[in-house]
Amino acid sequence: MIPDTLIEKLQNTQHLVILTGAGVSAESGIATFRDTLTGLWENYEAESLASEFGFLADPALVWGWYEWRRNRVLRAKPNPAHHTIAQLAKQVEKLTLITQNVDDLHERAGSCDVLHLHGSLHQPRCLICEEPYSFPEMTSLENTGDTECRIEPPRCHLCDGPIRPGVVWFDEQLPAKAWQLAQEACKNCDLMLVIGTSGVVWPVAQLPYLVAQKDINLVQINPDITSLNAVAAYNICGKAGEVLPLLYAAAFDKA
Ligand code: BV8
Ligand code: ZN
Repeated sequence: MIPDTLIEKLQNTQHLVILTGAGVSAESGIATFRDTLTGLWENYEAESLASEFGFLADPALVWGWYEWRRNRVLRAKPNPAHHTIAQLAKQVEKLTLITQNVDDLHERAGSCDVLHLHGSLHQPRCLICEEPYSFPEMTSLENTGDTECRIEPPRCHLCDGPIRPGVVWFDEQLPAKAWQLAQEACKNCDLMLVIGTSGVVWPVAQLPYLVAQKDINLVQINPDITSLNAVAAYNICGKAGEVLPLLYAAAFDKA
C-alpha cells in the first residue's frame, strides 16, 4: 500500500508540510464539514450557517450550530491520525502543520504551532469590538443534544455586542500571518502530505498546487477521489487513522 520511494522521501525530508481537512477528525467522530450539513442541519447550506450574513440573520441558529459542533469536539478524542502527525514532528527536521479544521484535536494530540487557516471553535470573540470571549465552565453545552439547537449568543462584557465563533466564515479573509506562513512553507518544503480534505475551499485549496507545480512530491491520503488525484505524486486511498500509523512505522520504527 505504501511505496518504498515514499518511505525513503519521508525518512530524508528536510521540511515536511502537512495540510489537514475534516477527514483527519472523522475517525474521532467529528462529522466532516460536508457531513455536518446532514441530519438535523440538512436543510441548511454551509454558506448560510458559516457566514457573517447568516449569523446576523439568525444569531441564535448559527451560535447554536457552533455550540452543537463544539460540544462534539469537547467529547471527542484525538485519533491515531492526530497522534501520528504529532509524532512525525519529532522525527523530521522541520514540520509545518496547516489545518482547515476548527477543532483542537491536533493540539490535544501534542502538535504545536498549528496554522489554523480557518480559525478555531475555541476562540470566540465579540463581533463588534473583537474582545476575546472565554467560555464559562459549563456553558450552554448541556442543551445541544441531537435536536436542532438555537442558543442566543452571549454578549460582550465591554460593548454588549454579540459574541461570534472564532472561525473564518465564507467571504472572510484568512488570518494574515498564518496564511503567509502557510504559503512560505509550501514554497520551501520538499514533501507535502494532504490529508482528509476535499480541496474545494479557496484560497487554501491552492496550497497543494503551489507544491505540485514546483515538482515537489505531493502525497494525498483520502479514501475518496478528489481533484488532487490528478496532481499528486502519490495517492494513498485509505483512512488517515489507518494509513498514517502504517506510513510512520514503515519509515521510523526500527526493525
Ligand atoms: C475568501 C470555518 C476572500 C467555518 C470554513 C467560487 C470559486 C472559488 C472560490 C469561491 C467561489 N465563491 C466563493 C469563493 C470563496 C470561498 C470558497 O472557496 N467557496 C467554496 C465553497 C467554493 N472561500 C472563502 O470565502 C474564503 N475567504 O475567499 O475571502 C476575500 C477577498 C477579499 C476580501 C474579503 C474576502 C474563506 C473560506 C473559509 C470558510 N470556512 N471553515 C466552519 O468550520 O464553520 S470552510 C470549511 O469547509 C472547512 O474549514 C474546510 O476548509 C472546508 C472543506 O471542508 P474539508 O475540510 O475539505 O472537509 P470536507 O467535508 O469538504 O471533505 C472531507 C474530506 O475528508 C473528503 O475528501 C473525505 O473523502 C475525506 N475523508 C473522510 N473520512 C476520512 C477522510 N480522509 C481521511 N481519513 C478519513 N477517515
Ligand atoms: Zn465588544
